[in-house]
Amino acid sequence: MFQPFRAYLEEELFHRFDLRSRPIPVGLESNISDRGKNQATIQSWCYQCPELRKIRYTYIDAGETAQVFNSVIYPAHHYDIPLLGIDFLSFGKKKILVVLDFQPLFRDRAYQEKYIEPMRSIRDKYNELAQNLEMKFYDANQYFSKYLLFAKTDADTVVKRLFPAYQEYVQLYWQMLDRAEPLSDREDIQRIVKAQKDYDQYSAERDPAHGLFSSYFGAEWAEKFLYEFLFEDASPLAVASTRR
Ligand code: BLA
Repeated sequence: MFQPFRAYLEEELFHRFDLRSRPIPVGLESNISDRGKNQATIQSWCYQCPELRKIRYTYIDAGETAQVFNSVIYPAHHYDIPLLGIDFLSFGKKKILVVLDFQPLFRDRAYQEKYIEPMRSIRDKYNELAQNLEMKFYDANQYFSKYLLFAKTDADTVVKRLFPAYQEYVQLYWQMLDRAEPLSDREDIQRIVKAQKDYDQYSAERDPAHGLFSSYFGAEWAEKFLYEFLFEDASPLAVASTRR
């Protein structure tokens, strides 16, 4: 269901940036769960280039049961622009949940004005994809913008509306990156290092996918995948008590 979204991102990345592979820890690049008929595969890709320090995306294909496309793009530490976050999920074809956002590192007015307001005109074109749903796992005020796309939708809307919306957000993201002024002050850069690391910690601790990964690939693999690949700058020690 979301393969065209993956293909689009891949083509954009390869055409626009001088990508190099970024290693994925052995055993985490892909996996197959062999639970009889309901086979599930997970595959991940990871790249870097001078402007983007970590580009990762993952596809879960469990046939009709589940299709997931998830991605986070982390800019280089000398840019303070938001992370590009993508989480498109389809379960049993009936339950489709899509989330797309420029995930802000800071919440002050100036930051909002500079990096979030430009999303507004796109978001306003796709009202049906911005449903103001309540968040159960995450805090909507942390690392989410007010112009995120967040919707429970159907397959037809994915093709007809989400795909063009996605292309517009991705194009705006490249434009924002292109115009971003590189930071040179050591302290400014350290502030970004910390903010991106805090994002990983927060995301690893809240990630609602832990259960999904565990059920397909086992708890041990799930934990490794979260802390050694998806959110590798998070420290698992901090979470041992909050999970389980
Ligand atoms: C929700 N994301 C979810 C859910 C799952 C995933 C299983 C719960 C769906 C449900 O309600 O049943 C899946 N998350 C994943 C997968 C990965 C992952 C497969 O990290 C990794 C491969 N999530 C993100 C990113 C964003 C995001 C980058 O990883 C930002 C765009 C958002 N996912 C997001 C939000 C929800 C969600 C806002 C709803 C959670 C809530 O209600 O609090």
